[in-house]
Amino acid sequence: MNSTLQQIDIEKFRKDFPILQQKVHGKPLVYLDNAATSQTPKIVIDAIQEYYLKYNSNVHRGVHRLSQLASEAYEETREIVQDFLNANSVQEVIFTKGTTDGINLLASSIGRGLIREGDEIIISAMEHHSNIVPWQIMCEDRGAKLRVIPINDDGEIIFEAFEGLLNERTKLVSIVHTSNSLGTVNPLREIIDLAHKKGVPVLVDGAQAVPHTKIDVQDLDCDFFVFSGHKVYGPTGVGVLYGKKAWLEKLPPYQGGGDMILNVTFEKTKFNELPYKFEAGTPNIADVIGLGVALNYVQKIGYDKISAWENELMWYARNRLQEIDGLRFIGNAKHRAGAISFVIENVHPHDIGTILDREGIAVRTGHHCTQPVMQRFKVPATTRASFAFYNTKEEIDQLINALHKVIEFFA
Ligand code: 7TS
Repeated sequence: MNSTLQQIDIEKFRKDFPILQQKVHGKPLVYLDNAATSQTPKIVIDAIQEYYLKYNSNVHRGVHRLSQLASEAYEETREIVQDFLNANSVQEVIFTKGTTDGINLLASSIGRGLIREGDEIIISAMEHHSNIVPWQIMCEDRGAKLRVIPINDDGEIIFEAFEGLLNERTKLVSIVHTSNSLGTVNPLREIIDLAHKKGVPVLVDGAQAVPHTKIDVQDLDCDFFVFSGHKVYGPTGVGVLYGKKAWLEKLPPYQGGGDMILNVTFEKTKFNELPYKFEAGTPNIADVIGLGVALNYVQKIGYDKISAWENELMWYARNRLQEIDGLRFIGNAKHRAGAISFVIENVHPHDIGTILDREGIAVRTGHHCTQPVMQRFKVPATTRASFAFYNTKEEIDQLINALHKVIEFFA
């Protein structure tokens, strides 16, 4: 068996994604904006449609047939996620709207449950805004302090600085697994080990990790892990918060409402058991079901093959991009995945993005919701190409050809 994907596999898999077959501005679509949102295979779309066509109804409530079918399918995804992350129990799997929602849930709950004036939260300088702003809001609320691990010129965290920041006031470390703007993969094992030695729990932002690499939360030993469905071939508006049961039991609920209670009187409410304690209101049932199908889809292809192929693509792209006059990479971490960010001398990323679009090539340009990263590297924005297993070397060649056109245009 081959350890990576072959051309023939990729041609086959691309047929699973109807959206990839189209032309944009008369050119075949080259989709290299997977870090923003990956594309969705037809089986996921079909599963969502089937729910609305055949058994649309609310979960955990009705004794009627449709509600039972909906509840079963919804809870089946929880089992799929448990297996996908290797969580210890389905009680550790909470459905959210996505990564941002998961982090806000925790920031609010940890804030109310654990944080006192003078406490500290540690994040890194490469975080997405959704792993910065919720902590800022919570810290301001509780009189706590946000501490930031600096990064070096290659876009890697400075580990010694992290060691220096950890102290008896530290209540949580919240750190990204794989950076969306630099492509850096963080040394999580070391970070988590060190934090645990000081008794500090760790939240991992896995938004850019789950599309590319196998995650085992027990092996990582992280205390919390969040990701979004739409970056791993699933639907938008759905995601997962994993938490160790002992932590989730200790924390107060986030939102109040239906499904998260056992008993309500005007005097006192008794909250539901895990995971329902954190799932107030009617959830995004159709998309949770779609997420389960998406996770099964990637697992069937296999992370060993996906990671190997994407790694090959990424280094192929890095090598070829060096041909472009005046191109400079932002982020040179040795251990990397997913995304490549670059700037080209005297050409604004927005202009690059616009010209690439005319060639049918979708990349993202801007600050990628990591403005502190842009400040660190003293650039207003970058152009970012990000890869999925369905991308090909021919598509990277098309990107390079189009970038040559950009250079000619601005010469
Ligand atoms: N964390 C990381 C590392 C991300 O890359 C993103 C989204 C988020 C959190 C937020 O995820 P959401 O699903 O809740 O929005 N990143 C990007 C991106 O790079 N381009 O568009 C969205």
